[in-house]
Amino acid sequence: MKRFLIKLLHRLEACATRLLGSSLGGTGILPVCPDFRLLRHPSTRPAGLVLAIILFCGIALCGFSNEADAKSYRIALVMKAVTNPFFHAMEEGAKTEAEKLGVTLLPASVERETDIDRQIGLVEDFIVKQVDAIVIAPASSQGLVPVLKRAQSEGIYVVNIDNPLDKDAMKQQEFTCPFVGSDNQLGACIATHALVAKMGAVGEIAMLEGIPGVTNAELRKAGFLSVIQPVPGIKLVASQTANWETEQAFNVTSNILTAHPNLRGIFCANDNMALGAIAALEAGGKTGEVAVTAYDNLEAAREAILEGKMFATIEQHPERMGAYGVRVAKDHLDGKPVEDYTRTPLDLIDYQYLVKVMGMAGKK
Ligand code: ALL
Repeated sequence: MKRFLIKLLHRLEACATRLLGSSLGGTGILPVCPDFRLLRHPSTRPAGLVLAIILFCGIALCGFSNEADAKSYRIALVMKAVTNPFFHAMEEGAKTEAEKLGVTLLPASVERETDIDRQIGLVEDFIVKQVDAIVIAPASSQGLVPVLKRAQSEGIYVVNIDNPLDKDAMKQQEFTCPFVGSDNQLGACIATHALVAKMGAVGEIAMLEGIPGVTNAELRKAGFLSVIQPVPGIKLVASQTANWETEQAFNVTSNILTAHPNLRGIFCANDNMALGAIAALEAGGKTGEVAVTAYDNLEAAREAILEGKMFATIEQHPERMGAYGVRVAKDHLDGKPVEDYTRTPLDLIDYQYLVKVMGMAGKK
């Protein structure tokens, strides 16, 4: 409809140029700022009629362009594990923004954190559906690049959110796209600083890592190491993956506790793993003896902090990742320039913050 109106408008404009051009003595004055007195002049009556039609079409076009055309954008939101409430927040943010912008959001998730092939399959489905854009939090920083490159070559705009795609894999595929998310290394530094301070800069420490090789998991590990390495009183005794998952974190932490009964601190690369670690501490009768910090600010983590089972977590605003991702896609589709990197903020959430700033009731 919009295309049809644009064409019609152009034809009428050309016609008006001719008519007005002759009636105004060949000046070629266009109705950029139409003088309505012209419409009453007998010699410009045909031009006046054409101008009226142009105005009508212009008004109709404005009405249609924001509504019908924006709605016709279909933007896919491809996330990771549906079991992780982090992605529920991401989807909520994206939905609210999509409604505001008048675009159709198509959200999709996989079952487990390690379902990389399934996530590739989701992107393939959206290529078949010929969506206008794909906003994706990739489960693997390398594994998703080829299929996203394919989507892009088929004219689908890609926005990477949350977990950055691997730079080398992108280079290899000659693929680029904008990124929306937090500074993962900085977030890990903030969480680890808090943890080390809580430990009085003394004692054995461990880390539960995300999926190895995944960019944000690696950046969080680098942030953790950069903070503990210069502290002489802190001894790293274990750094193992639990693949972002609670159950695995329970098992890994139980084993670490058996091997290192003097453990005093654990940094978990996300809250779901922290919940597993806390459960292992409880099972081993060590709640309160080992400080735990993590990443995501899930509701269950806030509960654990208020109960004194966990020390702190990092808020990285997944709702904004979803919202900004949709906005970047819409802006690009509208022909507007977009930033290569849109940063989401980081906040340290601890007991003081929850009780004093958020006004929540402390339980410890
Ligand atoms: C990352 C997020 C989260 C999350 C994890 C699990 O990309 O930033 O911290 O818990 O994915 O998939």
